[in-house]
Amino acid sequence: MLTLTITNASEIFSGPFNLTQAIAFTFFVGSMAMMAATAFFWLEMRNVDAKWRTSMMVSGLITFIAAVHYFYMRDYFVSTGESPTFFRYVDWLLTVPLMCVEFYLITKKVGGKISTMWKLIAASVFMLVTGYIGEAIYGGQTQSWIWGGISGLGHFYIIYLVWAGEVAQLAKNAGGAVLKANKALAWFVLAGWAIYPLGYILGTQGGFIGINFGVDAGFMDVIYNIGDAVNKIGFGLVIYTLAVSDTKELNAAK
Ligand SMILES: *C/C=C(C)/C=C/C=C(C)/C=C/C1=C(C)CCCC1(C)C
Repeated sequence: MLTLTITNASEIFSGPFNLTQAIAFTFFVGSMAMMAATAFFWLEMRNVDAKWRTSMMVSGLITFIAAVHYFYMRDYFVSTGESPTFFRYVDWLLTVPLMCVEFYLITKKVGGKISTMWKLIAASVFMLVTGYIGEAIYGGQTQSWIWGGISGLGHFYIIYLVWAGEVAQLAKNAGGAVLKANKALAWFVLAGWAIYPLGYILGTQGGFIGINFGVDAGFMDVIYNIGDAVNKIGFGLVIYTLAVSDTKELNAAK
């Protein structure tokens, strides 16, 4: 097992810019950030009202699963110099459906149906499996963009469900903290998740509808790592913030 010492990290800032080291560094920072976020979400569970605890637990589970994968991904990258596509998609295949579960958890008390949750999960699995085929099998060929496009359909369907479909309708009827939480999470799905297709476009041969931007494919991992920090930690922090403010309101009403 190769280890990245802190000297490598400092070289990024002192020596000439080295993309390989920069990528390895974002994997390293990613694992620490995911671990810290996990401790935070789990320890803060007792400071929020009972109805928010499962959501907080799932937020911590998402960052915990990511932390473990980041250790593996960093190691794989440092040892082989290659993008850890397989670990990346295993991580997403576990964490993205859990984010779909979060939507169910916040709408459950106001009539959220388990069938809606399965629609979200099915769409996310479709998005990730087709994305994986595009990246792992066709990543070096022009047709990679077609798989990216097919994967995008799954993403659009999730956007539809949380912005206008069943999930949005429930949240609208419920109002209050549920509406706020759904709005915030829906923004993550629309804007935060859009970071990923950007990484895919830059990192695969087919680029955007066949137009390749000629960027070093290594940037894909940097972009994915930024996306994960925003979406996994940010998503959890939004739930935490809402849980805290809702708990305050509930306590004031007592
Ligand atoms: C924690 C990990 C998350 C939130 C990962 C989300 C991943 C996506 C939204 C990926 C989407 C993709 C497309 C919409 C098209 C190109 C292929 C993907 C898989 C990168």
